[in-house]
Amino acid sequence: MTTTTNERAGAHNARLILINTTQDLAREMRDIGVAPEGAAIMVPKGVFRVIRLERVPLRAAILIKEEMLSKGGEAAVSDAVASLSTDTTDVLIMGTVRALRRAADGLSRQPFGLRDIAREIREVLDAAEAQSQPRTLTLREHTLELGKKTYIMGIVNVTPDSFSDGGQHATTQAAVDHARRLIDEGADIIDIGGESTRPGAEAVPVDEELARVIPVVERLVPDIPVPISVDTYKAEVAESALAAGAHMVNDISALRLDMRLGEVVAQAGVPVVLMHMRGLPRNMQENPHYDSVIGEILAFLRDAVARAESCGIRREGIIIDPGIGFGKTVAHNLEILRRLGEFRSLGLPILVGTSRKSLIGKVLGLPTSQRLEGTAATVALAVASGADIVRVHDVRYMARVARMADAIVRGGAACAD
Ligand code: PT1
Repeated sequence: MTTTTNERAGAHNARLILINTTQDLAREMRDIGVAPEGAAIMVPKGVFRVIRLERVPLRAAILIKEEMLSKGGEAAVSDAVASLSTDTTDVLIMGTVRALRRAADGLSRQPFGLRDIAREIREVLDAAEAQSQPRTLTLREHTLELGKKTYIMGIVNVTPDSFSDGGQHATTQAAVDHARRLIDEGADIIDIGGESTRPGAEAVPVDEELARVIPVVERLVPDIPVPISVDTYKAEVAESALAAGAHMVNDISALRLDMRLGEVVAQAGVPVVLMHMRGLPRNMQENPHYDSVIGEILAFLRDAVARAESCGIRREGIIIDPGIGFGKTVAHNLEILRRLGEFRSLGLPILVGTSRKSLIGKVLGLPTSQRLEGTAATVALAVASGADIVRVHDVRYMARVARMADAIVRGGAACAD
């Protein structure tokens, strides 16, 4: 018997539509010919979101519950609220974008800190929309159009043990050659670092770091077509690198280890990467513990962003990074990668560095030299979660992985057919 479309087969072909952003739903409505005026009204009713709020005072939590229910949503609170055995509770508010925005409007007129809670809710909803809007990152004379593709940051380590023991000149030359090769292979940014930050690594004295990094920056700046990032937490190194023409600072300490770094970055007007780390590279893997890994990293990054802004760094120049491998167990790292999209709550570009890291070694049981495919899996999934920049060693291969993943995730705008 031939298969015809009949009632038993499902004459109406009912199917689930996956919606991440209001844009996805707007596209689906356009597809069935919904009038634009109608779509504008209906789209906010068709996208459902869950927002978690921490440490909400009881009186505020009760009003949030009431407000959410009255707008057709819900709010879940701790069981301890009913028994009044707690002062605060975390709250999960759930509803359509429309219900959440209307609830925020209602809450913004109420006491008990609800005005600030309403602002936070609106910020998260706005951030969820902003991700699909194009933004630009300005790095002096270079601009990167974020959202268009995932940018490849190629790693250049200027550490003598990485190369021959032919002294400073040989080390500089090897790093410069390596950077040039990464650019040929498709690097969009070159990240130059003079101090290893892998687990157990010791700090390098500032003079030594300067002697390693600055000659490489000086040689590359007039010579290469891509922006140069300097991987340092030391103000003095960043200052010299920026004076030599570097375009960005990548700080694994999120401005915590050298109080002058924020000022140096603000003065130069370049972008900065603020990364989460628990402890210091020397001791960060000693028993890492989190009650809520995503919540704690997000809170840390929020704080770091506020600190950066208070130094005069503009928000448009801030990139956040959850710091894969920096004071985290394998389970923590996997959860961060699985839930990477939640970091979009801050509305800032996201950088991720997984390249050849021990989390891959532990999952696959393979040494550093055998972590290419594992790295590829993390890069593809990071792209799917909305990463803007991936920091990698194997640029030739990861540029292909990211380009393929971008074609799927971002709709293949950048590829010929
Ligand atoms: C990173 C990063 C970095 N990683 C940014 N900068 C390193 N912004 C250096 C391991 O577990 O992720 N983001 N700069 C390298 N650090 C590590 C950490 C290397 C952990 C290896 C491991 O193997």
